[in-house]
Amino acid sequence: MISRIDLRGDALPEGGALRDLLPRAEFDVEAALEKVRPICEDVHHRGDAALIEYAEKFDGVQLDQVRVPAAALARALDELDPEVRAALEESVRRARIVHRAQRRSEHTTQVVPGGTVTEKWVPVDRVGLYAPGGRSVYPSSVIMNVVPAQEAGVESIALASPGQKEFAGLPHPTILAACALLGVDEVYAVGGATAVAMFAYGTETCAPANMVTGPGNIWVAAAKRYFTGRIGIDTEAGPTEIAVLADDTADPVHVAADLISQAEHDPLAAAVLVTDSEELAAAVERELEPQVAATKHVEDRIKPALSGRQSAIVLVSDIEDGLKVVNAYGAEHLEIQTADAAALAARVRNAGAVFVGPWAPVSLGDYAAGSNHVLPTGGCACHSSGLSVQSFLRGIHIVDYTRDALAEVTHHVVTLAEAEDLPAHGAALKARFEWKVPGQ
Ligand code: HSO
Ligand code: ZN
Repeated sequence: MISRIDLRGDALPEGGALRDLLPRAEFDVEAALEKVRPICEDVHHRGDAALIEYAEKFDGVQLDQVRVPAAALARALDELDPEVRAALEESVRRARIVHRAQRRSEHTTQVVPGGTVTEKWVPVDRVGLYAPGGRSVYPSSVIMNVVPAQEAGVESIALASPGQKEFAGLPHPTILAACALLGVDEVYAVGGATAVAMFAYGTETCAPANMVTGPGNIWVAAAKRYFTGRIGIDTEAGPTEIAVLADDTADPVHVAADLISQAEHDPLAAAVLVTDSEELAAAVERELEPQVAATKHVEDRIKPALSGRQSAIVLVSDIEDGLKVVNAYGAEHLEIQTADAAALAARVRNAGAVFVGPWAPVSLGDYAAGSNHVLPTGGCACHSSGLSVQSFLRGIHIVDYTRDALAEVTHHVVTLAEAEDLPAHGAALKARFEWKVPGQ
């Protein structure tokens, strides 16, 4: 069900060459971009009318208006299963603890007497959050997007999720209930690329947003790429990934269960076990069969995900090599199930989130660890982080110098301006003083 890659024997190659030996899903955002561009431009020019037409074409729903009425949000929360409500509330409570601690305070540095730079953190004014529909109706992702935005102090938060045929064209009721629970009352029954375009350009009903975040399929990723530079985006979320770095102390039952848990998301989801133990590898292989057979979503997602070229058991000579492999891979989620898991976790450089030891499975992080589950995929963990309060903040430098402090540094500024052949830069300082550049 899952292939093997044997990296034992020769010394491991470095960096990119090592990454090329590791499995990864094809996620061709560039190809999707061609199809998404005209749709985004149509939304630009025809606004709500285009959104309503695409909702019918792509989601099979007939809308009179794109905005979800307040009464529908209130009803969804009223009708939410009390146990689901309690679980969502606990998830929100824990996420708030972690994200509140991420808030940043203003900081003033005195560079020289009379010269200060203050760094002030300002939330973006308005964000548009996307929550997928269809196969991935995840109220937990509403929490993971809304909580950091709220804790960052974003004043205007809107959410879009595709309308569903079976719910009279409204987004899925648990998505609506999660919005109501979090106090988000501006919700649109708009899906995929059209939702990103709605937030980027604005329409008659929806004001444009400065930033769009949230997971989505390849069309959402392509639309985000289309608008990069015009609005802020988080990352282009690709299919979910789990990597497990394990030695012979790991329990194969747990390892197999955790690999399956993320394979459950998508036929393109990646499950990668990196181990120096032949016994563990064999035991996990044996364990996968009965566990897969006993769960749901087997044929459409789990089997294709585990047997796809993006998933594998990678055998390494020792755990040090295992660490090199997981650092080269840069998984969205990385579990460390080894004898000294905490010490090894401290040496991980590339991962969206790290889960330490036997009692921190990825599913905990998906729902209720307090950590965020919107994380970089496709190796982007090598340069980007998951969603956090910081994602919604801008740091603004406030430069405040006195006359004396400026005078003191003027000759350096003038020298550098001359060196860059930009004399007017220097003149802007000289104009303030009856001051001569030495030698002039
Ligand atoms: N593992 C997914 C998030 C998720 N899991 C939502 C369950 N619901 C990507 O991090
Ligand atoms: Zn998950």
